[in-house]
Amino acid sequence: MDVGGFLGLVERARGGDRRALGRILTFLEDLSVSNAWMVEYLASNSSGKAQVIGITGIPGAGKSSLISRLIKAFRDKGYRVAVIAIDPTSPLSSGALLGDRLRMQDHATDPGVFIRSVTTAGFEGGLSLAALAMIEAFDALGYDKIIVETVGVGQDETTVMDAADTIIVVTMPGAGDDVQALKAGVLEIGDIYVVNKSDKPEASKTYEYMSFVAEKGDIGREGAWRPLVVKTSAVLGMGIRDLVEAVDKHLEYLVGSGDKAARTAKRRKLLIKLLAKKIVLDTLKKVYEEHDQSVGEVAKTLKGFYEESLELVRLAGRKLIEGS
Ligand SMILES: Nc1nc2c(ncn2[C@@H]2O[C@H](COP(=O)(O)OP(=O)(O)O)[C@@H](O)[C@H]2O)c(=O)[nH]1
Ligand SMILES: [Mg+2]
Repeated sequence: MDVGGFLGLVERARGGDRRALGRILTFLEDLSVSNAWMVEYLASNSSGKAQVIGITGIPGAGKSSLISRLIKAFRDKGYRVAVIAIDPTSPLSSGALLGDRLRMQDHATDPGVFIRSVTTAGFEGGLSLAALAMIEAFDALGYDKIIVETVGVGQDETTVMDAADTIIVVTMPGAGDDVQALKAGVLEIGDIYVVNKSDKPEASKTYEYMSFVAEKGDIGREGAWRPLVVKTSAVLGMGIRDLVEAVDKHLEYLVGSGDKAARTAKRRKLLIKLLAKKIVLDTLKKVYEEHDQSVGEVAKTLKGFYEESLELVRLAGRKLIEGS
């Protein structure tokens, strides 16, 4: 797609055309040297003001159900909300994906809400790049809250969580052993810990445990933010107000401490790095595939690529870092 066509899509997406936005996101799922400028354009047009909220936790904890509640609460406050649901399952078990869609379908006709599901299958490690690019797109298109759902396993998901402004770790009663089985890294990343399904009797024990985890996460963390623990029931709609309050409080903290700007800049630098890496890998793959080239030809390809990527990184880097 040429620049004019893409700007037309962006214009239509700004005007509320969901299909245009869907097409933009599809381009971002398949970034290469030929369309990297799309990311540059979107990122240099994004305000960096959107709050990127990462929601992680074991499958079944109620992340999707909670997100549905959060969407409603954010919409009531007048925010536009985007959701990137990263589904780790293979295409074989895409039932989970369908489940997410069904739970969130209440919002399907609301123009202030956009939900995108992406599967890890078929991305070959480029999923975090796609997700970070989508974040810039949603920000550029005026979404205030960008929620990313993951189950927190795998390099891609860890990378995306690292890039969030606010990290919510969701657990549920009876998941104690699973919680302990989770990597310590996952346990300590939360800005907010949610004990969902607190309509169940074992919830208070889990709440105690998570309070301990939150304290542990507090140790060695730089800055003054003390992780919060919130009890919710997504099914009954309990504790949602507390959760929204915690999310707001964390944003206030980020803005007040200067952390918000720092995180946005860090996220964009990471995006550039992942994009450059993707282009390097694509090119190497191409060179390997054409292994019957002479050494001289390979060297020429690499030199051309080097100049091209240098120019790209220079341009993108300057715009993004100046703009953030
Ligand atoms: N009892 C109870 N069940 C819940 C609650 N929240 C979600 N569930 C159920 O737990 C299951 C998994 O929920 P889902 O939102 O898909 O979890 P996810 O895998 O973390 O996204 C579904 O059957 C939900 O209806 C809750 O607060 N209480
Ligand atoms: Mg889910």
